Formats: sequence, C-alpha cells, structure tokens
Amino acid sequence: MRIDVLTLFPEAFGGPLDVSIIQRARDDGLLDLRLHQVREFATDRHRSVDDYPFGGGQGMVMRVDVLDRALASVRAEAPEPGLVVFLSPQGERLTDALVRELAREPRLILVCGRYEGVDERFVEHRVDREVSIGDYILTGGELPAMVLIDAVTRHVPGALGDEASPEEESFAEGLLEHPQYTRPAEYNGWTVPDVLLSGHHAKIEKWKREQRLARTRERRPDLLPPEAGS
Ligand code: 9D3
Repeated sequence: MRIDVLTLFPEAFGGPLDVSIIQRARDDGLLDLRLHQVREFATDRHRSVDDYPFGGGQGMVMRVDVLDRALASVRAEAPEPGLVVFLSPQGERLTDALVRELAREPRLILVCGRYEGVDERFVEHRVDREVSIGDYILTGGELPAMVLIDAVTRHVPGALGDEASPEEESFAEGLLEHPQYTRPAEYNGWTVPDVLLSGHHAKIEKWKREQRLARTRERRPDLLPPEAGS
C-alpha cells in the first residue's frame, strides 16, 4: 500500500512511524509512506499557504489553490489516483470498521489541516473521506494521520509478520481483552489467578471469555449487543 501525506509539518512524522510494525512494513516493501511539504506548492514570494477567512472570524484558513496544486503533483507520482482522506474534527469517527475499509485501498492520500481549517472548496471537490479520531481538540491533523497510518498498516497483509492476524484480535469480536500475566507467578505477595497455572486448557479458555465479557459489560457496555447489555 502507498500512503502519501500532505502536511506543513513533515518533520512531525519521524518517531512514531520509524519504529516497530510500521518500520518493518516499510522495510519489507508492504508500506510505501511518503511525506510532502505543502509549502513547496505555494507560489507567491512569501510562500503563503493560508489567508484570512472571508466573512471574518478567528485564525487563518488553508488556501484551496495551494492544496490543490500539492494534491495534483503528488497524485501524478503514481498511477493509482488514491483515496483522499482529510483529517478533520468535522469528519466521521475512525473506527475499526473504517480502518479495515481504508486498508483495502491500494493508495491513500492523507491531508493534514493546520490553522482554523481548510477552504471548503478543497473539501467539497477533492476530498473523498473526512475523518476524525475523536471528540477532543488537537492542534492539527498530523497526530490523527499517524494514528490512522498505524491502525491501517496493521491490516496490510503480511505487516504483522508471524504474529496474530488482526482478525483474531479481540476488538474484531467486539470485546475488550482479558487480563494478562507473566512470570514471576508471585511478586510482592501478588498472585496470578490459579486457573491460568492449572494447565487445564478448556477451563482457561472459559475463564478468558468470561473475563472479556465481564470487563466489556463493566467498562464498555456500548460495545455489547443491546440484548446482552445492562
Ligand atoms: C479550537 C479551534 N477550533 C475552533 C474554531 C477549530 C479547530 C480547528 C483545527 C479545532 C481543531 C483543529 C485541528 N484538529 C485537526 O485538524 C484534527 C482533529 C482533532 O482536533 N481532533 C480529532 N481528530 C482530528 S482529525 C484532525
């Protein structure tokens, strides 16, 4: 999968995308991630990428012409047009279902906003999906784009290597995970549930399932089907 990112802060994408599963996917050629500086597509002598909002109001708005030139240029780098995803507080919520949908695309073009927003004409004419990661205010779309890249990369076939497939993960079944323990079996007098040390496979599986259900009922009843809730 190819992912292009249009941003005013490509340098913000260092750390998180240079480690672990994402780095391995990049090394293995499963993920081709490319960062693009939007400012390079500004044409005036001040290299401006934003301007005052028509009708007044706080802050600045990213210009439609600069973004459109950036998009056209980046698009032309590869044959697939790419699905244009704009990270925006006004977007639909990023869920496991949406992550899986996006992971099936051969190419994503992520547009990160800064300032108070982006000229709506760009959104209307060029953006395919508008996506938010949750109801809290961040300073721009860069962290949300990294969250999306991380979540999507885990679904690219082969990206998890020999580890569990994402289909086997608890979230795919709509439940939280059961608690986990490792050695030592006792620390500070803190013990591990006996059943996990019993070697009784069927009992262990039953315990894990019960724990997952109990935790989900307690912490995330919204994840349970309505009949099973309360
Ligand atoms: C405080 C400013 N807000 C009132 C005018 C508007 C606003 C503009 C730009 C609020 C946040 C942002 C920057 N955020 C994103 O670009 C963003 C975001 C987010 O803030 N939360 C969750 N998901 C996302 S995706 C992109």
